[in-house]
Amino acid sequence: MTAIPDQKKMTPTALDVDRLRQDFPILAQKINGHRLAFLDSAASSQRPQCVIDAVRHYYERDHANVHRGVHTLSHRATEAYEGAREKVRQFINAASTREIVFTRGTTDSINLLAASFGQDIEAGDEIVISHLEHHSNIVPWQMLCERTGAVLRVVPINDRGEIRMDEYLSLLGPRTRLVAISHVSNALGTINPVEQIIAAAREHSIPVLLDGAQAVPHQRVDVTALDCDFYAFSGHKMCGPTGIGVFYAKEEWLERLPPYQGGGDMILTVSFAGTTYNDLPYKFEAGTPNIAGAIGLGAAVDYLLDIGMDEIQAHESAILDYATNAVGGIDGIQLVGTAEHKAGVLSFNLDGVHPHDLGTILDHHGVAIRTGHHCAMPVMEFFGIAGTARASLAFYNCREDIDQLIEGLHLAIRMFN
Ligand code: C6P
Repeated sequence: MTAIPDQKKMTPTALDVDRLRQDFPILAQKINGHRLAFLDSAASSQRPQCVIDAVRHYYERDHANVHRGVHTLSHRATEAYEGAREKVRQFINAASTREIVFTRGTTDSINLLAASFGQDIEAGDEIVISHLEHHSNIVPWQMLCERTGAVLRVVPINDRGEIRMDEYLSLLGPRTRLVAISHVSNALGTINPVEQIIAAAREHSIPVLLDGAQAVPHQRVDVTALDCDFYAFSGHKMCGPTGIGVFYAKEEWLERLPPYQGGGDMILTVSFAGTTYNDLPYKFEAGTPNIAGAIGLGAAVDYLLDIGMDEIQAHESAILDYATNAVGGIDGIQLVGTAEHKAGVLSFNLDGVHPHDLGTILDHHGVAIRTGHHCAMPVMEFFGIAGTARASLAFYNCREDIDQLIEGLHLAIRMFN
């Protein structure tokens, strides 16, 4: 076995990771005979037992449809579902639960806005995004532009993978109708200067959507302090279930925007002469919602708050530092995305080895990473590469996970030499 270069010791953190890891049954297993080093949480995080139990408890004891029945189970289900909405509200510090719309995830949230907001857009209007975006924050806006004749303006990035703020400022103008930017890049880990982005947009009275899929699980997010108009994120990246997410919007926007889908629960009255819509946030939640998903997300919020978002951020930052030094110090590795402010994502390539081959070799060594374009093809195009290998962190990762990654990389180097 190759000795791990001790280029840098990992800064000790306040988290008792050994104890926290015991909350995640999935992490205890062996993969291909090795301990599992799960380094793919940007794609989807793992779930602690308390989230699994919350969903199970709901199905075993409380399941019924919400907002519809007078019977006990329907009351219980409604209480748990609306309780989860209040937990999410507190978690991101929204002013009211009227501003918390449950969706299927970040993609669904952004599509909701693109469909609903599109009604106010005219030919020649402009939507500003950045070169760093995930496809979910590109394609809905391209579709809107096709529908309306609006124009997509793209803020360029520099070689470190940071948004060029000078270019951003010069793109804001009288035709800009919306700025839609990621809080944290999934492909590179860049933390964007969202406070400055929002402040500049405010000067032109332009609303801002933040794609928070990669921010909410890793740092404290306060939508009131940020003063963003819209914020989107997914439950499954923050220890919650799949198929549940959140669209936050300021109440005045939700009052103004038309509903995205029609159906049950989003109405007050229906007749063949016309329909009146329900109060917020139900106007945007047509049909039976993902009740179990919301309840699981509420349990995930409790769990994360119990650990502490500041502690989570500090721990992930220490692991990222350690990984950046150790992986970046290996001959033949190129790090992709070296922004000054980064969250727990390490994208890289190894000379002469296709990322998919690297991912397969690492999997044989028990290391789970994602390889490819990470649904951010324009970022890959910018760097002139087809894809990267991406190790992404969560608070349950420890130094041992990174050491196992490094052993796997040395194994790959030996195989390809
Ligand atoms: N990124 C990744 O491996 P959904 O699929 O709707 O939960 O999230 C979409 C999405 C939107 N924005 C950002 C910044 C994201 O990172 C993602 C999901 C995963 O990077 C899966 S492609």
